[in-house]
Amino acid sequence: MHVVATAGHVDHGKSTLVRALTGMEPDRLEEERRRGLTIELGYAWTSLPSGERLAFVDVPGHERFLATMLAGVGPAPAVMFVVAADEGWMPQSEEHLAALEALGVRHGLLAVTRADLADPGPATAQAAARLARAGLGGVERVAVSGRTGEGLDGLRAVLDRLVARLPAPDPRAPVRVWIDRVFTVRGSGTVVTGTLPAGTVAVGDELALPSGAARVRAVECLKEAVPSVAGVARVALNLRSSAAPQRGQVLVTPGAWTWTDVVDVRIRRVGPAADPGEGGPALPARLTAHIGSAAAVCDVRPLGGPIARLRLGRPLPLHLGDVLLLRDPGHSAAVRVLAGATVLDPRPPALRRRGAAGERAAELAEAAPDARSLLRTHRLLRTADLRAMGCAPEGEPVSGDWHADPAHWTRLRERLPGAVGRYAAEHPLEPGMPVEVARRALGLPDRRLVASLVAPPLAVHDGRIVTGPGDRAAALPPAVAAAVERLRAELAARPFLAPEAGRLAELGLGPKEVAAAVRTGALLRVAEGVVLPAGADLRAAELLARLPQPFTVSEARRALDSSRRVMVPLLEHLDRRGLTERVDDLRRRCRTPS
Ligand SMILES: Nc1nc2c(ncn2[C@@H]2O[C@H](COP(=O)(O)OP(=O)(O)OP(=O)(O)O)[C@@H](O)[C@H]2O)c(=O)[nH]1
Ligand SMILES: [Mg+2]
Repeated sequence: MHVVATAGHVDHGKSTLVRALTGMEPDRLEEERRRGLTIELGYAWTSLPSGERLAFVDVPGHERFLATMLAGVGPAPAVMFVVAADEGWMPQSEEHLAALEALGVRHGLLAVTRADLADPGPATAQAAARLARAGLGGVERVAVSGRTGEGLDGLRAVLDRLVARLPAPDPRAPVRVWIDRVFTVRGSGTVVTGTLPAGTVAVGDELALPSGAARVRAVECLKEAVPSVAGVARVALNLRSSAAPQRGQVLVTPGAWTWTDVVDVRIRRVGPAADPGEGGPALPARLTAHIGSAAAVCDVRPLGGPIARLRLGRPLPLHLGDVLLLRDPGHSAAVRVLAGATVLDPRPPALRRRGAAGERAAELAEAAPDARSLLRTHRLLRTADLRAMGCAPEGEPVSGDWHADPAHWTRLRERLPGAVGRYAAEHPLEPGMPVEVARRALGLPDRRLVASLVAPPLAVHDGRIVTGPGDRAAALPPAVAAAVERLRAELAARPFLAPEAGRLAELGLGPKEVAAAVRTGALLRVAEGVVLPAGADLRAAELLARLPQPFTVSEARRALDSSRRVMVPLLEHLDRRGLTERVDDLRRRCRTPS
C-alpha cells in the first residue's frame, strides 16, 4: 500500500477531496463536522485504478493545528497539495509548503479544487510557481471539484503515477512508528496508530517505547487484522506495555536507533525568510523541533556556517540523515516554519576547547551522512553503534565488530611500537607491556583492538606485548647482568651448588631480577628457588656421562659436588630435557644425544 498526506490552507477542500476519492469520512469528530474544520488527523483509504491501495492522512489546515499537520505529513512519503481555485494561494498554503520544503518532501501532486466555483487556471499557475521554489516544481497538477466530482478520474490517474514513482522502502529496515493516535479498545487494551515508513511489524514483536518494552498483540492495517505488515503502511497496533503509550511518543525496534537529545545538524532555511545568498537572519536560539508526531523544545547553538548543535528537550530515537523541522513557537510570525535540520551526527562529541565549535563546523561542512564521516569523528565504532546511528558499516571491521577510521587506525599502528619500547625502558624487568596498559596508553575502548594492532616484530605473549627474542636478551638491565656475573664468579669453584634464597637476594637477585635473567637466558631455574648459571644443565650432563651407568642421586651429587636440595630437581630437569632417563626407582643413566 501507499500513504499520501494532504496539505493546504484551511477550508480549501482537503477533507472533501479525500471523502470524494475514498467514500470515507476523514473528519471523525462530531466537533469537526459541526464546525466544518479538521482538528485531528483523519484517515481514509481507497484502491486506485491500478489496484494499488492508497491511504490518506488528512491534515488540518488551520494555523492553530500546525503541530498536528506536521505529525501527519512528517512520516508520509508524498503529499497531495490542495489549493482552492476560488481563493488561490493563502498564508497556510505558504506555511505548509515551507514545512514540506523543510522536511525535504520531493513527491507529490497539486490538486486545485473547488474548480466548480472559479476558473482553476490562475490559482494553478500561482501555486505551481510557489511549489517550484520549494523543490516541488515537477509535480503533476490537476483541477478537480470535490463537490461535483469533476476531474476526480484524472486525479486518480495522477495518484497512480505518483505512487508508482515512489521508492520502495526496505522491509528489513528498523521500525520507527511515531504515534499519532492512541485509544483504548474495551477488552483488548491500548491501540496506537501511525505511519510505518519502512520495516516490518508482526504480531508478537517486541518493540520499545520511551517508557520501556511493548509487545505487539495484534496488527491492523486499513481495519483488517493481519499477522504482519511492511512499510509504507498505515498501522494500528494493539500493544501490551507497562506504561500507557502517548501520542507524540514513538515505537521502535529496540537497539536500532540512537536515543539522543544532542545532535549536530546541517540547517537549511526555508520559506520567505530564507535567503540563501546571505544566510538570512539568525535563527532564534530557542525553537521547537518536530519529527514525526513528536515536538520538542530545542536550543540551537550555531557552530559555523549552516552547521549547528541542537539540544532537545527530550531524547528522541534518531538516525543520521533524519530531518528535524525547526519552527518558531511564537504565534506572531506569518510563517513559523523556519528550517529543516539534517542530522549529521546523533552522538556528537563535547566541544570543550576554544575554537572547537569552528573546527567541528568545518569538519561537518562537507560531511556526507555516512559511516565514513561518523568514523572520522568517533574513530572507533561497533557495528551495532553504527547501525543505531543509522548507517551500514562500510568495509571490514578492524577487530571483532569494531570499525575504525582508516587514518586513526594507521596512527595507532604507528604509535604502538613506540609505546611498547618506552614501557620496556621504564620496566626493564618485565617481559613486555601488558595489553591492558597498552589499551589505556592508546585510549582504546577494547583490549581486542590492541591485539589487532600488534604486528611483527611485536607479538602478544601471556597477555603482554613482547618484541622478538633477540631484543629480550639485550634488554637485561646492566645492574641485573652484573648480579648474574657475581653469581657466576661465586659458583666458579662449585658450579652446581645453587645459592639459597637469602644469598641470591644479597647478590641483588630478587624474584623479579631472577625472572628477568631467566627470561633472557642468563640464568637457569631448575626448580622454584634453585637457580644456576645458564648452561649448567649441559655441563652436568657431560660430567654425569663419565660416571658408571646407571647412577644414583647420591653418586651424581658427589660427582657434581652439589647438594641434595639441588641435585633432585636438577636431575628431574635433565630428565625433562631428555639428557638423562630413569632406569628404575633409584637409578638413572645418561642418554646419548641423537
Ligand atoms: N463548491 C465546492 N465546495 C467545496 C469543494 N471542496 C470543499 N468545499 C467546501 O469547502 C469547505 C471546506 O472544505 P473542507 O474539505 O472541510 O476543507 P479542508 O481543507 O479540509 O479544511 P480544514 O481541514 O479545516 O483545513 C466546505 O464547506 C466544503 O463543502 C468543492 O470542490 N466545491
Ligand atoms: Mg479538513
